[in-house]
Amino acid sequence: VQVQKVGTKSFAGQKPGTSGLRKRVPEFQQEHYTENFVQAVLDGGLGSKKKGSTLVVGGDGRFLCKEAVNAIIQISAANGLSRLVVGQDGFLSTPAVSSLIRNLKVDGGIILTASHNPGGPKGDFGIKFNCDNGGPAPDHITDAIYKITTEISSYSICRDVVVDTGVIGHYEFDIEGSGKFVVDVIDSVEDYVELMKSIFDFPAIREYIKSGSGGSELRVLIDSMHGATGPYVSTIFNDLLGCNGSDLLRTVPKPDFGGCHPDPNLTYAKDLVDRLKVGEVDMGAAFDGDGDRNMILGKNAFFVCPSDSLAVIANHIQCIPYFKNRNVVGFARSMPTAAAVDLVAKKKGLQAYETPTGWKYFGNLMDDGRIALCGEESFGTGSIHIREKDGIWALLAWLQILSVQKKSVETIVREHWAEYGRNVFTRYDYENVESGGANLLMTFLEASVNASKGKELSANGVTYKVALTDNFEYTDPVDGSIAKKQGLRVIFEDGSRLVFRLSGTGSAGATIRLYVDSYVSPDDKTKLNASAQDLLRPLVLIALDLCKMEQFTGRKAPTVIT
Ligand code: VG1
Ligand code: CO
Repeated sequence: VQVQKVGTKSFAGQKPGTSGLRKRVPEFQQEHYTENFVQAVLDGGLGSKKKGSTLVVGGDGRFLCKEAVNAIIQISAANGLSRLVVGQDGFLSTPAVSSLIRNLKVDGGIILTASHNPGGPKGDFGIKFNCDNGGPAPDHITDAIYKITTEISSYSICRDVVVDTGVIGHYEFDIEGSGKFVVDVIDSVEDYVELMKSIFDFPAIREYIKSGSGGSELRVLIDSMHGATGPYVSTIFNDLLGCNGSDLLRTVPKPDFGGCHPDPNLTYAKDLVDRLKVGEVDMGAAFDGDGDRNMILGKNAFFVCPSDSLAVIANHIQCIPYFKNRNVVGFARSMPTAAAVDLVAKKKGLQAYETPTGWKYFGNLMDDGRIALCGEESFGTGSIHIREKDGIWALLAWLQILSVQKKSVETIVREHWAEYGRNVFTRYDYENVESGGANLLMTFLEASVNASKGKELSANGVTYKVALTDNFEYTDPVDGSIAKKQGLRVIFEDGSRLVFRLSGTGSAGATIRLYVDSYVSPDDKTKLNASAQDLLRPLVLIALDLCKMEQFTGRKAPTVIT
């Protein structure tokens, strides 16, 4: 097959964000746009190992996935890669890609997703490179990829390498100048399901689902939001664990997620929340577009704050067979995540790490054997079984804990608070704010945050004294790399915090995130069980006043509260 070299010019803005390059679909559809970025990913991501290397390729099934997979196949062939392992129909969840990279011991992977962002012809698309550890590329690699996109003048492609990714099989081509090129189209679900079976005690979970709710069936309502988890959920929860098929919602992946916003939170997974409120089912869970996020709900829609979820799993880690014969030495959370897991680490004499937002910062800690679990407040929970957060894993972890503890979700969380105290948390998102206003807000805010040091700030008759302010900076303890400007922080004398940052996963405009948390001691029984929104109201008002949210953005209220 002939290799064609195509002249191109660079596109502005092909800079990977928190989790890969994410843009509106029409932007990717411009002539050469996707090809340029794929060429840059191969050169910047694989470097001198490019020729002869192997990658896993797949995406969450959103609009443009198949076209992008074909472009990746043809450009990889022309660049001398030796093999691609592609999920059937180009479909793989993000955790499944991470697992395959590790199990097949290949050089990395390319994931086609914009995660929790809406899909369809007018929605979002994204391309992300993962390294040979199975995790998202660290900053120095995404920086290299970005640099190439700014200088690119041509890409190489084999337009005659045509693979029907709908059919599982082995495809071979003889490429001009580099020789054999292989595409293996594989079952999208098998490897991941085997991994889950090796981590958890499936028979025990199955038995618990059969009779765990006072002798009768434990009903778990699962919402895949038409995203990538659907086929994995059907196999694991219906075929293997015996859940009712009718309790598994929206399991058919759709290119536009059925017009919905596939983000598992109280706003976008409201239907699930409403169904749980009726009180007929024992537990609920939802996952995002690419399957790495999870929301866990108890009976009557009892909401498990993701920061708590991580801490609860950490506290009960020995319930999970995978960890029984592993040496657990530490846990990590991203900086905006409430510090509940730190308290568990402290009590158990383990290390706790605080990293910038984004799973890529956990990679070194995991590879270096420093942590067993990690998580983020943004509904991300995971462990060293792969190098991505993992929605289905998180639900299985909860079910395994329930099967051992034989208690409800709510009881487990309330007992956790009674033991450790409660790290009350909320996040306000102001989505799709005009970029100019958002940038001005952050510039103004940095100055007012600095000026607030030592001052007393009050709202609703409650006063907090500012102890410390900064723009979060992280030095990776493994390779010494430094990540700067990861979020403005105001830390009060009682340990309560405000964090402000701009999202790095949006495709257009800006999203401002405000994170608020405060600690309630186990002795304060009334506060321990009060609503997070009520408890945090004064701090939220202080934050909104400090950043002059309404003046800069015109927004009176956030688009999402979690
Ligand atoms: C958001 C979350 C972050 C998460 C990232 C990717 O990033 O805040 O915690 O790691 O999304 O998640 P940002 O920069 O928009 O705040 V996913 O499910 O999109 O891979
Ligand atoms: Co995601």
